[in-house]
Amino acid sequence: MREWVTVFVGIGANLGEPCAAVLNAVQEMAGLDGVAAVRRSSLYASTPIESSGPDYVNAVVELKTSLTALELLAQLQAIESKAGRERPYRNAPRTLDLDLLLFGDSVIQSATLTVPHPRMWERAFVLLPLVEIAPEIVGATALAQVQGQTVHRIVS
Ligand code: A4P
Ligand code: MG
Repeated sequence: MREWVTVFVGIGANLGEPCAAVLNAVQEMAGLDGVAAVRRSSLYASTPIESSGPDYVNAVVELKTSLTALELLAQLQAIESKAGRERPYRNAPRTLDLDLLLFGDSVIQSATLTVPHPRMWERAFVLLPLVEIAPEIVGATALAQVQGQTVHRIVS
């Protein structure tokens, strides 16, 4: 039997109905075979960083999975597609973005997947929801580094 791994997924949306898209994505993840114990952070509004369009809604979920990292990534991309995700160019505004932030202790560097997510430690829209549900992972120094970025909690 495969072991269950603790995973953190970053959620972002800034087109359509972003709050609904984020909450729906959490339900979709919870419904996947091989995924259990899904816990989400509050929802946060954030100014686009290296992106454009309306403010983003961001959140982070913790889940347990028996899937491999690549299997989970494929499932996350299927959920993005169902939410109408289009990719006209990199960092384009989007109806739903699901990023694999951490997959247990795994360090993965392949053509399709880099874990830990290479930009997570630079981003308050990742670290503030993450520290809320996993304070042991995000230290004070990491939070201090993203202090100037505009992020505020909108939905508990
Ligand atoms: N990929 C590699 N590693 C990963 C990973 N750890 N998780 C590959 C998910 N995907 C990963 O992703 C492009 C390819 O990255 C995928 O096919 C996958 O094989 P994408 O979602 O199609 O493209 P993207 O979202 O434009 O790129 P990426 O890398 O997700 O962008 P970022 O760096 O995550 O930035 N500002 C605010 N305020 N809030 C946001 O949520 N998000 C971004 C996206 C920029 N600015 C933002 C926000
Ligand atoms: Mg993405």
